[in-house]
Amino acid sequence: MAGKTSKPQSAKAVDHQSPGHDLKSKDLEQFRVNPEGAALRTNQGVKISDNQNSLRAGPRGPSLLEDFIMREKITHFDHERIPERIVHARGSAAHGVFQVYESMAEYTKAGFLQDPSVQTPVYVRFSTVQGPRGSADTVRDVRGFAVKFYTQEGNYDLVGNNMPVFFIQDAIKFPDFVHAVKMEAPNEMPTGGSAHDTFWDFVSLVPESAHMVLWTMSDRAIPRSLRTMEGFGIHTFRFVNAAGKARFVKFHWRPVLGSYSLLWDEAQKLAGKDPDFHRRDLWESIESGMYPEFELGVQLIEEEDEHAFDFDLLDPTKLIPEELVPVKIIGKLTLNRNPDNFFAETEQVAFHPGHVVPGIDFTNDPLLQGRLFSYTDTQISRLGGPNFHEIPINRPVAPFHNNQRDAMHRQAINVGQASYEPNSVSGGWPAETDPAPSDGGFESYQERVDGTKIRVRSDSFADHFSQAALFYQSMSDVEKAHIAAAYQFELGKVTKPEIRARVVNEILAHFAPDLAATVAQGLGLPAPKKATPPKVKQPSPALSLLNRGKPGIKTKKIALLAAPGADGALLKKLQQTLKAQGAVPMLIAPTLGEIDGLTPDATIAGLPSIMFDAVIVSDGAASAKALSQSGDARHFVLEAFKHLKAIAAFGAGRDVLTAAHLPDNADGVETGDASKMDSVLKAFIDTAGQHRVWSRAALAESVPA
Ligand code: HDE
Repeated sequence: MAGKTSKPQSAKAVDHQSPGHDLKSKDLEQFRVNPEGAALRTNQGVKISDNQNSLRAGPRGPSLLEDFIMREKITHFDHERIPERIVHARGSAAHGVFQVYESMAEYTKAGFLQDPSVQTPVYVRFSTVQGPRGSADTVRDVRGFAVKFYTQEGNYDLVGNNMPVFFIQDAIKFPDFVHAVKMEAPNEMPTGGSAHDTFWDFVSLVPESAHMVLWTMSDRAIPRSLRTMEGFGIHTFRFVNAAGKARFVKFHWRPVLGSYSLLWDEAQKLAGKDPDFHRRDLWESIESGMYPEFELGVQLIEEEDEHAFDFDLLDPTKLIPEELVPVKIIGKLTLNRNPDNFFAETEQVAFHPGHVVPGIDFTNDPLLQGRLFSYTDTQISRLGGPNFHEIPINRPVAPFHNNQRDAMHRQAINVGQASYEPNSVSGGWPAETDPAPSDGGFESYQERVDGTKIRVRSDSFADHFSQAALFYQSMSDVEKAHIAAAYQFELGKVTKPEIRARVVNEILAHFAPDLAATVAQGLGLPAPKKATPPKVKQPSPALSLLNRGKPGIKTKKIALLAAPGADGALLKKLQQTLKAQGAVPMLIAPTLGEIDGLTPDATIAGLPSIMFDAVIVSDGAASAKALSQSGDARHFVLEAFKHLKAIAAFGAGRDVLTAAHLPDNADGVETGDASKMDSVLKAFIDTAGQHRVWSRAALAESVPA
């Protein structure tokens, strides 16, 4: 309280850290030499006259230790890597802005959620969880979705994932979980995958993970792109308004384009053919002005309804079905600038769920509580000390004045005698401010806490299977089939039979007997033990990805498959029509040689069909003949067919489909003469806009690709 009572009378704060302060080191400025163009210099400013040869004793003699130019260069290089994140090591990020649609003053005093005309800058990093930095983007995994809002009241980080629940209920289990899921200790295998013994061993012994593991076996774990996946804050947080009234809140991010996933076969092939598939898509879409957009949604729950659900709001393995509490859409995030430097920004950005602003507060979710400790701690070892907030990407746009001093890599030149509070020698500054909204100070929500010091899990966290059953029963048949195939694939890679059996009998049988039976059968296990799965009162259609798409071909990549002899006029018309509708047509050919005046964008080998959303085969007899004779071209259309993509073929282009032995009259394959371009293209666009031709799924299984 000392600070409060001795608050200085003067309203004039001295800026102890800003570069504008009259620093003595400013005297150096008068001596600064102009950079003189692009002269290569050492870190000490000495111009380098030879950057090709180290200093040695004679042309063939030994190198000399005296060579301060080489020593400085190599020493720096030796230290160019910092430890990668223990989780979420592989990531890609972008700058953008956030704008609220209408004032949220009724619910929260958070400044950046008050005024629809205000744009708040953000930096958003997407990531996979278990793979190392160099692992592939499309592995089966949870995706991180971390947003740093640079608000006028300080940084607010919403550090979420693309699934609304988590594997464990208590932070103390996180190191165990992460050790189990990451590459195995003896051999660092597999890179970026959960299909191995230790992961399944752990989750088979920890039933609280059942719900989240089910999500990771669903198509949510293989998003089509970072632009088309949802995000969730997971934990229940609090909104607090200016009057001090609090409500519980769950955060959601909704891609404006809708949510889509890959097929498992595509995901696996992409991991080899383009390990940067998601990163590239994010980068290219921003470069080309197709800015990824996400809407922010909130589920709001009155404090008095805390116990109105048949699960505990503090349990991070549970979600609130939208059918019970609707998601209110409150604003939009637009990613509109790629970073300038991956290391400086994406690698050094430091998120923290404890970075909150007045109006946003925590709950006692025991997973969240542990996270509040972890993130600062990890940055200290990852970024080399406690001054990581001074790294440009982490600096708040609000000033930071306090009495913290020194430590590794300090950038600020703090002036003045006082680095303590209360003080009289610096007029009492910096000093506390009254709580927001009057003066903007952060005040923790005054929650009454009253309990015995105890290590125990609340009984209200005990039901591990009801929501797994809810999720499973809310899936479409297609999604259920994918889930069963994912369990079979993953458990098929597990070497210890007792682990496989435990997953089936101790986990799956308890919430989805039919899934347990299918998985058991696929693994050659006996029929699962009988269990009594929980009754699902009301499925939640909102959980099915098939209900979360938004028809349309905007930003979809469409391959125009052609070879020399193709009809250039038709190709041009197709390109124009598709572009006009916001799609991204690309001319794909066996070589990069010109085709009727058009230069292909890539070769068939360079951009195989797994990188596209739909395929059109061009007209032209010679083109069709060449493509029909090309194994790669036939494979291209076969794969597109197998992956349930819209296909169109014009004129002679139909021969390529025949040569590939595609079944006749299959759903989602449009053909016709070039003269019928408009009607064929319209049908094709409608189908491509649906993302996949699910009705073709059974037929596609017989196609080898
Ligand atoms: Fe994290 N998590 N986490 N996590 N997490 C990290 O912080 C941790 C959890 C999430 O793009 C680390 O800077 C603990 C849930 C994202 O830079 C580390 C627990 C959710 C990112 C850490 C959790 C997340 C991280 C590693 C259990 C979703 C990447 C490097 C108590 C709501 C942020 C780092 C980025 C990163 C700890 C659980 C999301 C070690 C102890 C639940 C998106 O601090």
